[in-house]
Amino acid sequence: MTQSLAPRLLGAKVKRVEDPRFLLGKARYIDDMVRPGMLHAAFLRSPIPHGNVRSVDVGPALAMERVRAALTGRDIATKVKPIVCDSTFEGFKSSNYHAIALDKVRYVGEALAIVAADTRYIAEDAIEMIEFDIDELGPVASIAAATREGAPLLHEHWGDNFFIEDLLEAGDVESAFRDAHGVFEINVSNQRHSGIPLETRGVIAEFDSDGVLTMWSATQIPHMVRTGMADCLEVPEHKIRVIAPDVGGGFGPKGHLFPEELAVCQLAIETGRPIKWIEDRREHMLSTFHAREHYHRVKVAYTEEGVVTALDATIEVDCGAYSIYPWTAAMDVEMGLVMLPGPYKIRNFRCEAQSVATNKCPFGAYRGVARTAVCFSIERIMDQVANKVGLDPVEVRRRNLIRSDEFPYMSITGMEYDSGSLIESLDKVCDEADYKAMRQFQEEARSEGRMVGIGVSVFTEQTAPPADKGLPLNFSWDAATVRMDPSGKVVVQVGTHSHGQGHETTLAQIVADELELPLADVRIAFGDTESTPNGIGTFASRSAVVAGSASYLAAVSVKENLTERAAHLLEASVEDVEVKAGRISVKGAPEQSVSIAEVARISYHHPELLDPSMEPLLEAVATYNAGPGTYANSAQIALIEVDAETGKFKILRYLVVEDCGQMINPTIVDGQVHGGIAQGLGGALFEELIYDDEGQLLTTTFLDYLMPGATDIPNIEVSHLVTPSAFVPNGIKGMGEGGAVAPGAVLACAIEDAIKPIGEVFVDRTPLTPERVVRFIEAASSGGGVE
Ligand code: MCN
Ligand code: SMO
Repeated sequence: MTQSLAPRLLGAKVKRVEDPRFLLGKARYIDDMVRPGMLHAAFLRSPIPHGNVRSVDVGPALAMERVRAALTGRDIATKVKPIVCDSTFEGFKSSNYHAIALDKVRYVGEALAIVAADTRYIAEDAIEMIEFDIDELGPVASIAAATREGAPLLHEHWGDNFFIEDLLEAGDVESAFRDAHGVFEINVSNQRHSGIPLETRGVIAEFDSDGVLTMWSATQIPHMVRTGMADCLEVPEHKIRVIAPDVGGGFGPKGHLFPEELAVCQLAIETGRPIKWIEDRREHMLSTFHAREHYHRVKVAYTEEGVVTALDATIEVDCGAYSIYPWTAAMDVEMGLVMLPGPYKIRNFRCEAQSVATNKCPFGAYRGVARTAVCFSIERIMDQVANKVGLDPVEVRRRNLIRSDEFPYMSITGMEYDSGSLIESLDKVCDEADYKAMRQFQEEARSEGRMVGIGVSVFTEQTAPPADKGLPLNFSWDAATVRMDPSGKVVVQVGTHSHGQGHETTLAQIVADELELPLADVRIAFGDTESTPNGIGTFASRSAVVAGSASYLAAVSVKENLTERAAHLLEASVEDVEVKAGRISVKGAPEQSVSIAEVARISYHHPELLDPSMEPLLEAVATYNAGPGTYANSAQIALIEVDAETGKFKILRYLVVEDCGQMINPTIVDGQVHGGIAQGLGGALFEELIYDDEGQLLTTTFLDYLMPGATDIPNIEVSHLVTPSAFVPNGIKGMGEGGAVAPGAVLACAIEDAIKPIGEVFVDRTPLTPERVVRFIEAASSGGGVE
């Protein structure tokens, strides 16, 4: 058989086709858009964390010149339903999240009113004129404050401040603890921080004379947002169009329906004018959903050989004031609950989990949802076991990891790991690092009095997950339309949304490959509910799997149609023709051929030349359901040197082995790993949203909230293993969040290791600021134990 001369695009390091637009400053974000007659909105936000709203008077604002409209919670109370997003898990308590606070405010930054004016400046000035009266209630600014006897209640009818309390128990925990060689307990925490995309949120809403509401929004999930809008607004879903244009980073925070979106839409409906709202950075810090704030207590049973036999854990998550759409306030605890054992073969498990309501910004998604926290805990546990039984941390992990021949593996918590290369990736990252030489280097450095440490972590990453996570909607599938035009070129419409990930390149690689077309002949389109098939969106490292597979399946169908038509035109049977490099020819007789472009032209413009059973359209829509999800995995190692005096440390090397099955585009995969690790390092080292005891957010600017800069990110050495997914077409697994999961765990391990010559200390939390590292060093030198 003749081989295609064109190299395969799947797996090729193709340059990103979207980049010229971004690099030349030609991308189109919400704030670049202007609509005729557009007004500009600003929000009045509550300075009080908890209180009953007595009155909000927008009269003085409306009296200002060029102020056109204003709405309060009361104004929209009968028109806009609150966002209600209940988990289907038993015992979950419902919260009403109003687009604009009605009777009560529950966090600093919650909207009290929206004003529209001719310019944003005027709108901001008008906000200052609004008079309001709030009866303050006691602020509940931490889990401790929320769970204290007699604590003020956020949602009075609950009777307490728990969104949900859950318990998962499997295996025989009691016996495992009774028979253990040793038992210990750790208490660890990860601080509140978030994705902080470069572009803040932005919305334009327009309501036309046909009653169609169009909302442009910087969102990762246009279709789900549309459903949420229809649930809350008095506009049916077929009259709502959501457009997500270029989006300047999402990272999870932009994957929600926001109250601001509803308020801006309602203002557009009531004024009949297009309304634009662009969030400023202070608003972003105050009111774009936060993430990560986990507290874990885990009791561990282990054998003399360093094998962990049981965990008995408590997971508490500070979820802020409201349950968020569509993920609910149960997301992090429920994911944490099933993911805590991670890549390790732990067969006895008990975990209590509590999702706590506090007077803080609601808690939502951020790259590596729940996994950063559980990875931190389980990896801290592995390091403790290594210390206790006197084994190298790499060896302890090797003894506990699921072996390749044990896949598919059902975890004790019911996670169905399809395949993986856990031990192999750990071994490979050790090889790449030359682990022995690294330890040698450490010895030598130590003999010179330098503090050098090595940290290691391994994790599984659930990608394209199943929908049985207690959510009110099923998100395990997505859709694509592959539409060939009369010139034989293709537009692919997908339900997912690319906001930095590079889908315009990778999805085109899949479709072009299947249709034997050059990459330039395939264009990927997304982010408009009017033109794309109904879909779900981009989050949970799912697009390569679900949009990639839906696009692939639709392309297979179009190819079949092409082949049938060509066979008819060539007077050959379908089995006797083949598609290669843009042409369809009779096998063994390449001179009898027709180009794809010719078939397409005939299909649309001369369908009479086809068999009457053949439709003119050359397009197909396909859906793909990822079932139980597919698991990528990764191992990471860092070598660091700590300055004992200042507590600052340098990352001398950072190595990653990553396995996401078949890579569509290795350059993009590496870029995702780099970006993920940069974000993971941000969380491990600097980023923290700090509330005081009164519920005031102290970190509302980039002076107070430190982001990593280019000089903080080391050279990241990435290599790969390829364990194809057993069931996803082309063997693809997702990977977009993976990088962000482990840096906290890796660096905690490395710092503890660096401090070891001074003494034992347990690194129990992030961020690992210089100040905190100094305290760890002091604790170690004073014979210290845990900080
Ligand atoms: N890819 C590939 N081969 C694979 C797997 C993935 O070439 N085997 C490519 C994909 O085609 C895609 C990228 O790698 O271009 C990431 O793919 P995937 O793992 O499917 O993740 P998604 O595309 O669904 O993106 C979501 C993921 C999440 S959940 C967060 S959070 C995050 C992340 O992507 N947000 C990001 N990476 C981000 N990167 C940028 N620049 N901006 C964000 O907001
Ligand atoms: S936090 Mo990513 O959008 O799942």
